[in-house]
Amino acid sequence: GTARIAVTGLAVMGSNLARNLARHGYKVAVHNRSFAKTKALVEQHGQEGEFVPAETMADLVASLQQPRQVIIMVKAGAPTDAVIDELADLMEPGDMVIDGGNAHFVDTRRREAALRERGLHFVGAGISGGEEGALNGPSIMPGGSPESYKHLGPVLESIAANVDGQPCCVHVGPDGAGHFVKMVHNGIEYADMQLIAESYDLLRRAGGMTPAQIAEVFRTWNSGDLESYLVEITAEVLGHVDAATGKPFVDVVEDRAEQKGTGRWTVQEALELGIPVTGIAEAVFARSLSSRVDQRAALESTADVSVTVPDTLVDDVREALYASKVVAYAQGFDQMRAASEQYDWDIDLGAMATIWRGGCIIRAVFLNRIREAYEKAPDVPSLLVDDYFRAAVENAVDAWRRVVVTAVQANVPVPGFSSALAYYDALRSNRLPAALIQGLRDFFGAHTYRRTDREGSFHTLWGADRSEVDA
Ligand code: NBP
Repeated sequence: GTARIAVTGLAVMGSNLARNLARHGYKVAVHNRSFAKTKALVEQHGQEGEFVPAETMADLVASLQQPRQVIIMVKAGAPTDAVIDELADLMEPGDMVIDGGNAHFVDTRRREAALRERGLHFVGAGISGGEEGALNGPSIMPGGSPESYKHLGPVLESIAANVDGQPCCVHVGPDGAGHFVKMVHNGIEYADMQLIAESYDLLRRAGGMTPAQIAEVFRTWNSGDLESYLVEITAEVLGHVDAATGKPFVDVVEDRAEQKGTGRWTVQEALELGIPVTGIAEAVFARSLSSRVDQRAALESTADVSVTVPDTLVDDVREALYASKVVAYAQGFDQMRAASEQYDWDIDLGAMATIWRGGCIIRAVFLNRIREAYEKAPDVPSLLVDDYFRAAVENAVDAWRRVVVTAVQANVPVPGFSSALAYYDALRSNRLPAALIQGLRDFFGAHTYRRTDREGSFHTLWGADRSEVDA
């Protein structure tokens, strides 16, 4: 065969990725379970480059140069397993199977191990940026063997987004590392959106501003250190007026946030790793809460609250948003660091910030700061310890507290802002009440404790004379 690379699964993501490859001069073999999609792609976009339509998987494999590289873009889960099995039977040692879908990294680890046994490379690649990104340059997070990246890297880097001459694609690490990092990216995206939503809610309900006015505020924020795709599109969505009713669009949309599950995965895995990603967890729970229609209807209240809103509210909210965002990212990066140790992935955290600067939903100028922090100190225990972020959060903290106080008094829920502040305050506390918790655990369950002044484990005989014994 003569095709450089193949794509199977030609729904919106797969066909856009194939077009992106063709536009970059790669001869692309294309295949879909039902041939109609393949035909439609070649008919509508055949002039954009060289496509080789294949009716069967066997034709697809036969049309490729060796070592063969096939990107799978089908529905995650069982369909992906079915396609991998079919492909693996047709391939030869050294060939590469790339899953560009939203797979759970545990599945990716299993699939990678199974294909490795057969001499094949399996690359789980996180691809962010939705359909627009797939076509014009996504952020790509490939895992798998370093050897597979030698073949695949140049192709993926050339079709990825590019910021300041650097591609938004890097080899993340072995087996499931790429899909793990993509999962955390999505989790951070949840947190980012929750914080933006809380900012809007506060300005609207406590500040009495209209959606159009708040759109203006976000437009201004998008030129400072908050400059990001999500802040930019927040201004667009808040400024949009519903054509049918003439009302602000945001007032005619049902206030129940849906989710596809990557935020939940991030939190589940964080619980396993023991890493507090409170920003992401609050964001996932806030979406769940918004959908509890029965409970909300039963408790709904129209009680007027009067609260003195500081006249610095807009600036305060900006500071709170920035500081809470720093915390959410610090937590997400902490989770990646922990997973990298747990699974032996050796992830370069600064490189993750680098490849998220373009192509993906959380792209932001701010990521340059994270990259710099890890360049300066790859082992920095938390982004909050980095000089720049430490100063930024310290400068914001008075405004941040005012915002949380105002929100609480005005009955506006701010789980993102307040939990981020609690996380920050906890990390900065000289002593935590965890000491009391240890005491309680020892009291009811003889779970023992350590002392601040001596090595060893101890137990107090609570039910007897309360003397202390070595445990
Ligand atoms: P979908 O997730 O909607 O999947 C549709 C594709 O899967 C079609 O090509 C369909 O073939 C194929 N397929 C199914 Br369904 N079952 C199959 C089976 N048993 N065997 C072979 N093919 C099967 O497509 P998408 O929205 O383009 O997303 C593709 C992947 O990219 C997913 O994993 C998704 O999570 C991920 N992703 C999507 C986005 C996004 O913005 N949409 C962003 C990032 C990642 P058919 O045409 O014959 O039915």
